[in-house]
Amino acid sequence: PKEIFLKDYKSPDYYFDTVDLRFSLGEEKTIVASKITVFPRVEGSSAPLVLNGVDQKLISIKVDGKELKEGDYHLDSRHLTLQSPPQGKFTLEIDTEIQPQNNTSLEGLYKSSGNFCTQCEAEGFRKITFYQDRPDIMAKYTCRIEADKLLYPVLLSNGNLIEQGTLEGGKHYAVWEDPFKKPCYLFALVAGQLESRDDTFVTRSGRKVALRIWTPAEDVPKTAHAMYSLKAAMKWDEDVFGLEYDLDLFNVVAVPDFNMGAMENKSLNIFNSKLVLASPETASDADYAAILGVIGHEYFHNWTGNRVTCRDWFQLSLKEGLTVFRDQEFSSDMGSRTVKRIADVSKLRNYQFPQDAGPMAHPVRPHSYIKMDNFYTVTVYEKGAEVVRMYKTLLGTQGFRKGMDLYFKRHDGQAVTCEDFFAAMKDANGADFANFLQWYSQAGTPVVKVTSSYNAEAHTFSLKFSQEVPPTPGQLVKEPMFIPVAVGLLDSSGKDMPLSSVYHDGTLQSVASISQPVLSTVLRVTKKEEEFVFCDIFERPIPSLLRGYSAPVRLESDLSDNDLFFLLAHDSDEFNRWESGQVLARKLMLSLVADFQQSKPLTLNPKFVQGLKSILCDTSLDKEFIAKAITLPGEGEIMDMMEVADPDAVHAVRTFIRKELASQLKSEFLSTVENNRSSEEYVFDHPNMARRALKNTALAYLGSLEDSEMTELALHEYKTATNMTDQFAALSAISQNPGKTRDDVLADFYTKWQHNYLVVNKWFALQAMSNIPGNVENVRKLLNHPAFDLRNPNKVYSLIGGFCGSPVNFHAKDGSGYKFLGEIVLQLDKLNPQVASRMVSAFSRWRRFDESRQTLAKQQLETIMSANGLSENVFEIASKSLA
Ligand code: HT7
Ligand code: ZN
Repeated sequence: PKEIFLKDYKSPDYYFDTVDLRFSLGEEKTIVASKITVFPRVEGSSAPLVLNGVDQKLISIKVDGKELKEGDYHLDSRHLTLQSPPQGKFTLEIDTEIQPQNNTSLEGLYKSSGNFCTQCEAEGFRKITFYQDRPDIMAKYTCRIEADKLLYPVLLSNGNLIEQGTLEGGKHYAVWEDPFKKPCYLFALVAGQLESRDDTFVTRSGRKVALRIWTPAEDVPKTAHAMYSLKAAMKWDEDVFGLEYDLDLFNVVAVPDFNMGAMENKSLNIFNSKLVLASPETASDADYAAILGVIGHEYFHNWTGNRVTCRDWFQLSLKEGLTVFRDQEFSSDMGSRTVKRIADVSKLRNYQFPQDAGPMAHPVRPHSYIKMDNFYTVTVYEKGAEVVRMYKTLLGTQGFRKGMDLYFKRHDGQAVTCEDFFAAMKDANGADFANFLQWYSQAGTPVVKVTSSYNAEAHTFSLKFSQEVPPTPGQLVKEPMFIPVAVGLLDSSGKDMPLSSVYHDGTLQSVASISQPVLSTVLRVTKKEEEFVFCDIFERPIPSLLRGYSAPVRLESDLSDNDLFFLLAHDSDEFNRWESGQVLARKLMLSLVADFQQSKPLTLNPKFVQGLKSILCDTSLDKEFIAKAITLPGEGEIMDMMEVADPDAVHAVRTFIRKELASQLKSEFLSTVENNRSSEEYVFDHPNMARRALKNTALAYLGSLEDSEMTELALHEYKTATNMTDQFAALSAISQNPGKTRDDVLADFYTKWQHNYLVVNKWFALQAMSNIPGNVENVRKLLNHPAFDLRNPNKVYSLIGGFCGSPVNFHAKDGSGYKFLGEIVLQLDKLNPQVASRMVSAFSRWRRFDESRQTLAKQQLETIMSANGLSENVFEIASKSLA
């Protein structure tokens, strides 16, 4: 396989002006006719025109109306090349045949539950027709769709519907025209039996936009929350960024077979139905929140991604990091900012940090790829969003908005780079961003060490920083990064001290403001080592560092446990209150892991129990914040901090602490459950979600006690639940412990929900993730369950992905978990390489484990590598994992 490098980027020799597509959709074959107007980048150029194309049968090619003969072009399995196209502008017409009904890769044109749909990002358009499949080719499209009227009554594509009618032979057609130039990855087509929920949104300049969410008829009632989310997102983008929708129609289609979450095709977003369909009985609070975020995300792409797109795929974070940042802010404004920040940082730590420390580590803007699909990663998305957040931290809300405005003013209708975004932020504010661009090119999570000292005579408080970016594949030596560190100083009563000035780099900088006391400031840490000295500090403070998690780094400070308990109790920065509890929990877990490994008895520090108890009982706190603050760091996070990851020890320790907390705080947990029930109708709002989150976290703790009284309680919660959040939480609490009750309740749940595939996926995932020893056998059995289907990505993510998330069973000492995954990857690769490569990624950190596990995992990777016909997707992940 060929590796593609950012440094080799070249502008295309030809651009496309207009693209007319005609689809004749059929059961046996689909005919695609394209007519493209082509013009050279440089007048008079005689460069060959190279088009991408795979899995298509070429029927004919015409240039300026004249059919080409075989020698006039060159065709191989990936390209169609016109060696000497005409000079100047010309038309190119190509007819091809494709077979969407056999396309299990779910990219290009394919069928999902009998309906036709498309997925073109990143490089799926080349499975539809021959084209320069790269995002810097932006053209205006029309699309005519012809199909059987009974089988496919609804025909959709991008833009406006300009014509429709009936044809002979029971067929009909529709013609769509998109007035905006777009790259081909934003092309979409849907044809099928669908019905819509319709609504309207009037933009602030008075445009009346028709909103339609399409699903099979029986699911339309479950689209109310998606419609609410869409309207909220449209309003939010106007209020916060001044960005309006630009067409009269916005369609969303939900399909059950989809490789990722959703796709922002211009005016025709296609969604995984998991992220559209919700009712209180069938979807949990987490599902509702995910729908809000992803509907927002795809809508926000209309400006950040569609109107201004990426020059090449290396720039993916330009649209994805920025749009994730925008959806995070949207969700924060719709709910609790602190809780959302905690959730986002936890995701970063649990998924992105391990990636940044493993063989697939890559910068936010990767330098190379074999298969672009493999780079839709937590690094590009979540770390990319942190990079955008840092601009805002440095510039403030208004400065950031100025930068965004300039970005759109300069680049509307263009395909641009991360430097263009950087330049807009910098120029709009006349800002000094020092070495900030390193965030795009250096992989690895910076480790920032901080030591503090107080000088009582000089009334100064010093913070000394040092930073190190660990080596990553292909990048052994790193430069220092520009790290914005938000800091506040707490006095002995727990209040923020007013800050006056900071001495740094030989100059005294005032941080005070005339209008109000400054209680937090952002330090610009840019060197390998440097010191900041706060002046006019009249008592020894306790520093609250990296407030709001102002940079994606691992922070190591010299704060004592007492300092951390103090911050947990008092910090005005709620994020850092949570963080202090997490730092304490991580330290505690790591020291108990060491005890466990040395067969020492495990005991729980009473101060830790007391700290969590006071949070749990503090009625002034947000309930969801409490739920997060009493939740221990995940097992992956702890394994990530160990020299040699020991899944059994980490699991044993986490289980021990949970049980111990449950038994010592049993009465508090019981009253938490009692006091947070509600008989009222399900409402998706922050207070109600927070209440449910706290109740269910308490219930999960109680469930870990394995006593019959608590099992009865959970059973009661299960039976009386009026919504999926509570019902599934009770089911999860019960299924922590093996036995008849567990088996009975799992069976009952399936019987109840067998007709709802999205709920059945939850049922698969819960069993797959179980830490019950030897669970691999149960998961193997579930592969043959009638509701399971290896061709459906959601089912694979639930069952196989869920299983790989169980440290105990996936990393079983006998290698049974690794063997299971190895076999599945090879089967999946034949059907859907994108999904297979996501699954094979679970092996990528095999070197983190002991020798025996290393040998077993490596064997599986080697077996995969030696398979015939391996996809490039799986090859890239498996080979880089072994390198
Ligand atoms: N921009 C979308 C990316 C996407 C995708 C990428 C590769 C393979 C399948 C895919 N489906 C959607 C999703 C988003 O970030 O908005
Ligand atoms: Zn996106």
